[in-house]
Amino acid sequence: MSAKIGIIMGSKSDLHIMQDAADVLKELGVDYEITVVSAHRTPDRMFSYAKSAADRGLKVIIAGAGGAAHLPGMVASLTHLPVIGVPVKSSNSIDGWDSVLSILQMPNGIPVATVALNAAKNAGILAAQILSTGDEYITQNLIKYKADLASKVEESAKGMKE
Ligand code: RP5
Repeated sequence: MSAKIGIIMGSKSDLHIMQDAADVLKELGVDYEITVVSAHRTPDRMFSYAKSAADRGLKVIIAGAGGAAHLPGMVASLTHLPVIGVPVKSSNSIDGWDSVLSILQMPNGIPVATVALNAAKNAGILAAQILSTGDEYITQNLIKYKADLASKVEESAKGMKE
Protein backbone atom coordinates (compact mmCIF):
# COMPACT_ATOMS: atom_id res chain seq x y z
CA MET A 1 0.00 0.00 0.00
CA SER A 2 1.26 3.54 -0.70
CA ALA A 3 2.11 5.86 2.17
CA LYS A 4 -0.72 8.10 3.39
CA ILE A 5 1.36 10.29 5.67
CA GLY A 6 4.55 12.06 4.70
CA ILE A 7 6.96 12.83 7.54
CA ILE A 8 9.66 15.33 6.61
CA MET A 9 12.27 17.18 8.63
CA GLY A 10 14.75 19.95 7.98
CA SER A 11 17.80 17.91 8.96
CA LYS A 12 18.70 14.39 9.94
CA SER A 13 19.58 15.94 13.30
CA ASP A 14 15.78 16.25 13.83
CA LEU A 15 15.26 12.49 13.47
CA HIS A 16 15.60 11.70 17.17
CA ILE A 17 12.44 13.79 17.67
CA MET A 18 10.57 13.01 14.43
CA GLN A 19 10.95 9.26 14.88
CA ASP A 20 8.20 9.52 17.54
CA ALA A 21 5.69 10.38 14.79
CA ALA A 22 6.75 7.35 12.76
CA ASP A 23 6.57 5.06 15.80
CA VAL A 24 3.04 6.06 16.77
CA LEU A 25 1.81 5.83 13.17
CA LYS A 26 3.19 2.31 13.01
CA GLU A 27 1.43 1.49 16.27
CA LEU A 28 -1.84 2.85 14.81
CA GLY A 29 -1.47 0.88 11.59
CA VAL A 30 -0.96 3.88 9.31
CA ASP A 31 1.43 3.74 6.32
CA TYR A 32 3.95 6.57 6.22
CA GLU A 33 7.11 7.68 4.46
CA ILE A 34 9.91 9.60 6.14
CA THR A 35 12.74 11.69 4.73
CA VAL A 36 14.80 14.87 5.05
CA VAL A 37 13.71 17.99 3.13
CA SER A 38 15.34 21.31 3.96
CA ALA A 39 13.57 24.57 3.10
CA HIS A 40 16.85 26.48 3.10
CA ARG A 41 19.44 23.94 1.96
CA THR A 42 17.30 22.05 -0.61
CA PRO A 43 14.53 24.44 -1.72
CA ASP A 44 14.07 22.64 -5.06
CA ARG A 45 13.59 19.32 -3.24
CA MET A 46 11.05 20.96 -0.92
CA PHE A 47 9.17 22.36 -3.91
CA SER A 48 8.96 19.04 -5.75
CA TYR A 49 8.10 17.11 -2.56
CA ALA A 50 5.20 19.42 -1.72
CA LYS A 51 3.96 19.74 -5.32
CA SER A 52 3.93 15.97 -5.89
CA ALA A 53 2.62 14.94 -2.46
CA ALA A 54 -1.10 14.77 -3.26
CA ASP A 55 -0.59 13.02 -6.61
CA ARG A 56 1.59 10.42 -4.86
CA GLY A 57 -1.32 9.59 -2.54
CA LEU A 58 -0.28 11.41 0.60
CA LYS A 59 -3.19 12.76 2.68
CA VAL A 60 -1.36 14.60 5.46
CA ILE A 61 2.17 15.97 5.79
CA ILE A 62 3.99 16.19 9.11
CA ALA A 63 6.89 18.64 8.87
CA GLY A 64 9.40 19.17 11.67
CA ALA A 65 12.16 21.76 11.80
CA GLY A 66 14.16 23.81 14.24
CA GLY A 67 15.52 27.34 14.40
CA ALA A 68 14.21 29.51 11.57
CA ALA A 69 11.74 26.71 10.93
CA HIS A 70 10.26 27.65 7.57
CA LEU A 71 9.72 24.11 6.25
CA PRO A 72 6.13 23.48 7.50
CA GLY A 73 4.86 26.88 6.36
CA MET A 74 6.53 26.76 2.96
CA VAL A 75 5.25 23.24 2.34
CA ALA A 76 1.76 24.39 3.37
CA SER A 77 2.04 27.19 0.81
CA LEU A 78 2.74 24.65 -1.95
CA THR A 79 0.01 22.04 -1.34
CA HIS A 80 -3.68 21.86 -0.44
CA LEU A 81 -2.97 18.93 1.93
CA PRO A 82 -3.16 19.55 5.69
CA VAL A 83 0.28 20.20 7.19
CA ILE A 84 1.11 19.51 10.82
CA GLY A 85 4.14 21.41 12.09
CA VAL A 86 6.50 20.09 14.75
CA PRO A 87 8.76 22.72 16.29
CA VAL A 88 12.06 20.98 17.06
CA LYS A 89 14.37 22.35 19.72
CA SER A 90 17.66 22.37 17.84
CA SER A 91 21.07 22.55 19.47
CA ASN A 92 21.61 26.29 18.85
CA SER A 93 18.02 27.13 19.73
CA ILE A 94 16.89 30.06 21.89
CA ASP A 95 14.97 27.71 24.19
CA GLY A 96 12.83 26.46 21.29
CA TRP A 97 10.90 29.72 20.93
CA ASP A 98 12.51 30.32 17.55
CA SER A 99 11.07 27.04 16.23
CA VAL A 100 7.67 27.44 17.92
CA LEU A 101 6.99 30.98 16.75
CA SER A 102 8.26 30.54 13.21
CA ILE A 103 5.93 27.56 12.70
CA LEU A 104 2.95 28.89 14.67
CA GLN A 105 2.57 32.44 13.37
CA MET A 106 1.27 31.72 9.86
CA PRO A 107 -0.59 34.31 7.79
CA ASN A 108 -4.33 34.00 7.10
CA GLY A 109 -5.07 31.48 4.36
CA ILE A 110 -2.08 29.18 4.90
CA PRO A 111 -2.63 27.30 8.18
CA VAL A 112 -0.16 24.93 9.82
CA ALA A 113 -1.53 22.80 12.68
CA THR A 114 1.28 23.36 15.17
CA VAL A 115 1.89 20.90 18.00
CA ALA A 116 3.97 21.53 21.11
CA LEU A 117 7.76 21.73 21.14
CA ASN A 118 9.25 18.35 20.15
CA ALA A 119 5.72 16.82 20.19
CA ALA A 120 6.15 14.61 17.12
CA LYS A 121 4.13 11.86 18.79
CA ASN A 122 1.08 14.11 18.98
CA ALA A 123 1.64 15.09 15.35
CA GLY A 124 1.48 11.42 14.42
CA ILE A 125 -1.71 10.87 16.42
CA LEU A 126 -3.32 13.99 14.92
CA ALA A 127 -2.41 12.85 11.40
CA ALA A 128 -3.99 9.45 12.11
CA GLN A 129 -7.09 11.19 13.47
CA ILE A 130 -7.43 13.22 10.26
CA LEU A 131 -7.12 10.03 8.18
CA SER A 132 -9.52 8.16 10.46
CA THR A 133 -12.47 10.31 9.37
CA GLY A 134 -12.55 8.19 6.22
CA ASP A 135 -11.06 4.94 7.50
CA GLU A 136 -12.77 2.53 9.89
CA TYR A 137 -9.61 0.46 10.55
CA ILE A 138 -7.68 3.52 11.78
CA THR A 139 -10.75 4.67 13.74
CA GLN A 140 -10.85 1.38 15.65
CA ASN A 141 -7.09 1.55 16.30
CA LEU A 142 -7.47 5.07 17.70
CA ILE A 143 -10.36 4.05 19.93
CA LYS A 144 -8.24 1.22 21.34
CA TYR A 145 -5.22 3.54 21.71
CA LYS A 146 -7.26 5.99 23.81
CA ALA A 147 -8.82 3.20 25.87
CA ASP A 148 -5.32 1.87 26.63
CA LEU A 149 -4.22 5.35 27.72
CA ALA A 150 -7.19 5.58 30.09
CA SER A 151 -6.49 2.11 31.51
CA LYS A 152 -2.89 3.08 32.26
CA VAL A 153 -4.08 6.13 34.21
CA GLU A 154 -6.64 4.04 36.14
CA GLU A 155 -3.92 1.50 36.91
CA SER A 156 -1.48 4.17 38.10
CA ALA A 157 -4.15 5.59 40.45
CA LYS A 158 -4.77 2.26 42.16
CA GLY A 159 -3.67 2.26 45.76
CA MET A 160 -3.76 6.04 46.08
CA LYS A 161 -6.11 7.51 48.68
CA GLU A 162 -9.23 9.09 47.10
C1 RP5 B 1 16.96 23.28 10.83
O1 RP5 B 1 18.14 23.62 11.45
C2 RP5 B 1 16.78 21.81 11.05
O2 RP5 B 1 15.42 21.49 11.05
C3 RP5 B 1 17.42 21.56 12.37
O3 RP5 B 1 16.49 21.56 13.44
C4 RP5 B 1 18.36 22.75 12.54
C5 RP5 B 1 19.80 22.36 12.61
O4 RP5 B 1 20.15 21.60 11.48
P1 RP5 B 1 21.60 20.95 11.37
O5 RP5 B 1 22.57 22.09 11.34
O6 RP5 B 1 21.79 20.05 12.57
O7 RP5 B 1 21.59 20.15 10.09
O8 RP5 B 1 16.99 23.57 9.47
